[in-house]
Amino acid sequence: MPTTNTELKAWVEASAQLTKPERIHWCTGSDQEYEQITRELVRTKELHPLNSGTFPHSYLYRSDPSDVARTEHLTFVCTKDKETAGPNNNWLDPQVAHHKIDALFAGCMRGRTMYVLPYCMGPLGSPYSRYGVEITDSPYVVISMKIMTRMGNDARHFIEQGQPFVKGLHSVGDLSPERRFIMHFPDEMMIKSIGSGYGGNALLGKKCHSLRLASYQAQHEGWLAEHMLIVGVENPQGETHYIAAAFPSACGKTNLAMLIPPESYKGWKVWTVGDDIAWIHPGKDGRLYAINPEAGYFGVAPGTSEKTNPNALASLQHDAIFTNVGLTADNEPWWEGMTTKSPSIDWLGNKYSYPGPAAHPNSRFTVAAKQCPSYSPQAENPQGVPLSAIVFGGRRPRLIPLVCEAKNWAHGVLMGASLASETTAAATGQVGILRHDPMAMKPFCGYNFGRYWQHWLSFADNYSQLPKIFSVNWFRQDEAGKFLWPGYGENIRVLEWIIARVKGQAEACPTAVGFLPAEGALNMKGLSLSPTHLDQLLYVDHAGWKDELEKTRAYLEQFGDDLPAGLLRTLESNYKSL
Ligand code: GTP
Ligand code: SPV
Ligand code: MN
Repeated sequence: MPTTNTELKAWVEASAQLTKPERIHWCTGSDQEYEQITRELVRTKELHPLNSGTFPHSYLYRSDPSDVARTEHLTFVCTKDKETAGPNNNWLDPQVAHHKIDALFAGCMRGRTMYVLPYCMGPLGSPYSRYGVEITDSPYVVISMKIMTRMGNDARHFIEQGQPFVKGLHSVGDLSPERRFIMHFPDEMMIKSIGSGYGGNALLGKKCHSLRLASYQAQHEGWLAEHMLIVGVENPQGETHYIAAAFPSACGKTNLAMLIPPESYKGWKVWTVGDDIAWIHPGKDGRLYAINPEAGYFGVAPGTSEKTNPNALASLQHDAIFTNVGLTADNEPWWEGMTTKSPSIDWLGNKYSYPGPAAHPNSRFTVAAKQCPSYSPQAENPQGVPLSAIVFGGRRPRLIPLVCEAKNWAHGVLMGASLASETTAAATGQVGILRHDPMAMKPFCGYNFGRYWQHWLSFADNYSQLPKIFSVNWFRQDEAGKFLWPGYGENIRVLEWIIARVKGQAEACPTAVGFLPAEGALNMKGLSLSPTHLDQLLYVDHAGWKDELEKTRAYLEQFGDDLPAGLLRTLESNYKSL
């Protein structure tokens, strides 16, 4: 075994004893290894090579049709007592959970290769990076983890030197949704996942490690692990402000992180630090610093186009994996929202027939972060980037204004805790149902939300230079169901106002729900938006808000004794004028 770490050795041995693989492959993370595994997957027809002229070194992967999204009802947090996991998580006693899932792991790798993948989340050598080892029988997971994390020998060396590591055991099992579980054991720093090959269920460094386990650790250690993009906004004077934003799954993080400003924003430049996860640590100066633990993007394909997200498209020109998209007649990937060509094969591999869809609504691309033209040089900074603002947003056809500034930190935490959004195809279940998704962490917080909000509130007691907090909503609709706001690149207008507020240079008007842009304060140059649309986007409907607050209160009260008194007090005191 290529390790001297006795803990790692013992765990790999025990996992092999349980799952009975035919052989064990320790991943080095080298390009040759990637080549060799993709070649083998092409041979077995699990990967389909795309047009080598236009999409060199790129592949289509078709998953099992029943395995296309996260399965939240099969995801568990197994802490010693149920209260620690909280009403926001499915819970099982750790012993019961191990027993249940180990029965499914028994002999599941017979005749297969067990891959052992050491990985690092965060820039190699950063004091904030964390390590893990995923054991998996899925070569698709291996090549995806190579793109999404710092995977292989470099990471293993840190583990050899005694860095603690998360143990993740994964098998595709028989892919039966009846025998699919994603289980987390925060006290053991362990993850066990069986029955799914889908991203969030199977790439254990991502949501399982970097959010569920990391949020649990972060609470104990005084930092935050969040479902947030990190973006740098550079103005024409060359000054860059960093913003972290939490939107629920498939609600616009990748797009905001890769934004290209419109023509009228000459001299402005947007830098992508991260598109899904932020680890946020307080610095000695009282500011908050964020790193992106990931090294790649696992992005939503549908809706990604030359018009909406040219940076994503540019990233995808080579060395990318596309999962569950359609194909054009000339063997190029295709999905809904693409403005060129047309589909000839759908995501199931059948001949496309109108009206489709050709791509699964949760079809995805996997690509290295450094392939993005806007990839920030600061993304590799081991200290992270200082945050000027934190933003919460969701899909809200009504009520929530385009942008709103919190009155103070506690009010901002309440805004985050009150976040609700329409469900999307990123998780199995009905789409378009409004649900509470505090801080966009409903599926990802590894412990009791009540305690999580207390942890957030406590930052105001300890740090003096906290970012300002805002809420945004790109998805407000008119009566006909049309989006009122053009979104995408035009979202820079909102970011500009946010930054100007941070610098104390923009006008805001106090309303019953927070500070909204004063008349004329949002830069509308070059945008033909009717003034009535802007009024609608910023309209504060008092009756609607009263109703919203009652629903928020009822939701928060579920958390009983764990609900911080400070959060309820903030709710009482901040909305008096409604
Ligand atoms: P996850 O990877 O699931 O966490 O999603 P995400 O938050 O990164 O969402 P993403 O940026 O991939 O966007 C999801 C969908 O929302 C895509 O179809 C986008 O085209 C669409 N979208 C993103 N930004 C906007 C926007 O500003 N306005 C509108 N109308 N749609 C948007
Ligand atoms: C999400 O669902 O929020 C994603 C995709 O970013 S997954 O990695 O599958 O969770
Ligand atoms: Mn996500």
